[in-house]
Amino acid sequence: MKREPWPLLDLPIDAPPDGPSDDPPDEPPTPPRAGDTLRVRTVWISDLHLGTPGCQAEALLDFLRHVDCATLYLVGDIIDGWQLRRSWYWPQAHNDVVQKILRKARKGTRVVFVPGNHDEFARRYVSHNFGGVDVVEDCMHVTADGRRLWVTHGDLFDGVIQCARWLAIAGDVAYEWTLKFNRWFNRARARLGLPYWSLSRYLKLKVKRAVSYVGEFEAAVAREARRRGADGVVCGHIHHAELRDIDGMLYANDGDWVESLSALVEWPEGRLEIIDWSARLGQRHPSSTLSAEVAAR
Ligand SMILES: [Mn+2]
Repeated sequence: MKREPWPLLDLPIDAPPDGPSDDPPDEPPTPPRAGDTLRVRTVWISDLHLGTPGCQAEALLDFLRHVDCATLYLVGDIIDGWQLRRSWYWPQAHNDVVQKILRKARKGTRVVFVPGNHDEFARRYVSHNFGGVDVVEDCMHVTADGRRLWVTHGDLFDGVIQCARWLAIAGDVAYEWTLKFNRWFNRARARLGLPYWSLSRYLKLKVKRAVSYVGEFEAAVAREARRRGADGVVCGHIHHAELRDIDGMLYANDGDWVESLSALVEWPEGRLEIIDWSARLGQRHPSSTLSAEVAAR
């Protein structure tokens, strides 16, 4: 199998070698626009889609500058390898995001990268550490108040959604088989030069049925989290931030940085909250990004 380069390592690293006094000033010269620093225990962000015009890198940089956390989870679709393979798009702001994350890792933040479908190339580096970033397939996070949260990107469940109707009839064996089949299916599509079958894109195209598909996705993720003995799940993938209870399981989706500009945080005492950074920036919530977003996938 052809090995692809690890984009993070191929990027020009402008920062000087590690050392507390060597780092250039971190904060912009202008005063913060979005208030004081958020001091939280944990931050989850996903679906940045760095390498596509849809990524709102400036807003993300602003968020990263104003948040301080012990652990930062990158919950997949961080760098859009699918899109970069087609055409190279890498403006300075996207580089700045990567540098900012690597800097946090150097300064003591534990950074955990859970690859998604758009950065699936990183899944072959699972259980490695790059520049202070741990790459894992998925993981279990324990909150300050002792809840176990399964952290996964969520693309594993695309196949379940595609086949939801007959899976409901066929039962558990077919369900587990579909979970396994999904990744193989999309790898095969990639070899044939076909684009990734994206649930979130599919949702946009089937707007009338989107609500039920979102519900099926959420139920499927929560069900798997329960099977794994967790108290809840944190995922991304469908670009739909959410924090709610599903049959006694906590379902948390950290949203995205293409449309909603949202993150999930855990406060020091263990409480979870979705941060809507578009509101903090005083921006109107982008409502008609459909065409740009579809083009970005
Ligand atoms: Mn995804």
